[in-house]
Amino acid sequence: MSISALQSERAKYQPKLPNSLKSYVKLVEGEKTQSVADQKDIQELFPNTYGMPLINFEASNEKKTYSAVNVGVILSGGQAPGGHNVISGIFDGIKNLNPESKLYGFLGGPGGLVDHQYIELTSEFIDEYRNTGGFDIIGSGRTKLEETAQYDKGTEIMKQLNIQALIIIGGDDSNTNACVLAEYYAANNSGIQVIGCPKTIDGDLKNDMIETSFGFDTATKVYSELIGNIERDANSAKKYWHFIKLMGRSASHIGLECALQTQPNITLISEEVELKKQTLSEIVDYMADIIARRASNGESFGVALIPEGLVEFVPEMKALISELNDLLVEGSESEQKFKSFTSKSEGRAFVAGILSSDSAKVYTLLPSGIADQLTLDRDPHGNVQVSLIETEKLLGEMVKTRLGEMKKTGDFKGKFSTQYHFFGYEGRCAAPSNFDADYCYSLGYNASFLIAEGKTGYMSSVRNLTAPAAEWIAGGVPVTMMMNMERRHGHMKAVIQKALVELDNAPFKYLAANREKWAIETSFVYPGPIQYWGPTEVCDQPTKTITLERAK
Ligand code: FBP
Repeated sequence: MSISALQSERAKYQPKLPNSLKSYVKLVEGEKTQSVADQKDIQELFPNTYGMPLINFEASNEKKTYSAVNVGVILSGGQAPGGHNVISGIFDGIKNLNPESKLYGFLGGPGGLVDHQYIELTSEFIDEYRNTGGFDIIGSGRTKLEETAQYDKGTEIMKQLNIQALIIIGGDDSNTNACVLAEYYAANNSGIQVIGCPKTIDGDLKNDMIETSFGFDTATKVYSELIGNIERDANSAKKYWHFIKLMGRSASHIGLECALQTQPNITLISEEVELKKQTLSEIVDYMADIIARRASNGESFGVALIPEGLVEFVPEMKALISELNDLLVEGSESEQKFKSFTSKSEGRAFVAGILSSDSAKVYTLLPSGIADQLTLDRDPHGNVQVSLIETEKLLGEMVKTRLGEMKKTGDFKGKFSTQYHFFGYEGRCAAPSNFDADYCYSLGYNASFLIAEGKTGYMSSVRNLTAPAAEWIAGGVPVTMMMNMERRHGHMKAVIQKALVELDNAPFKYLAANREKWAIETSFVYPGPIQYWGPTEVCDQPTKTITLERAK
């Protein structure tokens, strides 16, 4: 592999660890836990892994010896900066506990476990990937692990490789599946432990014990750099409104964090739209009003941030999408029929005919391109692929029409020219920030202690993240603690509760208190690129989200 000068220098970076993990550890058990909701149901579904205590590791002088262990690792779902450091942390951790330990990587995501595709990860191999972005070390995938036949195929290969523990690095759905697997292996006394690691740039896998998922820090810093560059361009040319859609699936954490870093004129937050039951037309009015007010100050330019999942939170669109989800379930009669149309307009006419009259009205009023995007294939978890819906263009077109009407009544005097952007894939594989490099390495290293201590059904947890890394608190949280029952594909399922933006939490309140000023006065902040070397105030800062959330 050819490497850049930055990569070769960056390879020398030694990620920081919490003091408690630097030598021998003492395992301290905390309170017994219960799930965040639906305790009875979750306990029934997870009799072997429910109610386990929280775990903290404390530094200890007492020498401990651990047997060699073979560990398997899987990267699951979308890429997030720092995955390679989780793997190098696991590797260094298990080798430190016993140099005879081995690490196997299953290739291409959870499917690699089922299809028995793996490699042994050696020191030379891993060294090339330290502190780099991407998941290319072993690849990732979105295969769901949820059938016993898959678990048994997994057991088969793990027995063959003498693997005693599996680490699944993934988001809420993948960690839910990790927990189901842990329960299955515990129930069958298979002797295989399963540990999860919290990954996703979306930032929606978090709670009191998991302060943030890894990758959120780097991805939002990359997007904020790009947004800042666009703001500076907008402020220089003074002729465009930039509508920027940001990844994040359902949650608006990414948009919110980028807004806190860059202070754009408009920031839409899906969770607020849902709470206030704002219709598309109300959102358009809100945006058009700001654009008109800025124009009346002679400023026909600006920046608007739009979360990629927005359409799913607009009441009439939510109803439409949920109807479409049911009608287009893979293999259903209506899906087969829909797929049989070669002409897109005939396909749309068919869909309009089977929707309820309210949803059909919404659907037929959408620009045809957007209507088509709503009927694209769902992902393996049944989610609409929101990254494929061009919400920024939908809003841009609607705002243009609205401003045209306002022009006639004299309420808008100015110009409105748009540029559209979608930032998502640009940030998912960036070289991890110092924060993510340290956090990920610590998560992996910590997971090796959870394995050595015989734990299963736990997620690796590293907390106190606004303090210097040396003071971070390492331990484990039972995955069942994060679960509740939710309706998925028509059935109630135990799943990890997704963390959406809370409107009464500090980060949103900060936005709400400042957005009127940012809307009208040009208050842009240009954060610039991630810095890996230099003063700690520039290089080692966590996100504004976690800083505001954890402020006492
Ligand atoms: P995960 O939840 O698996 O971490 O994926 C996050 C994400 O980047 C979302 O923000 C985005 O909607 C989705 O993945 C895109 O998926 P894909 O990579 O399959 O296009």
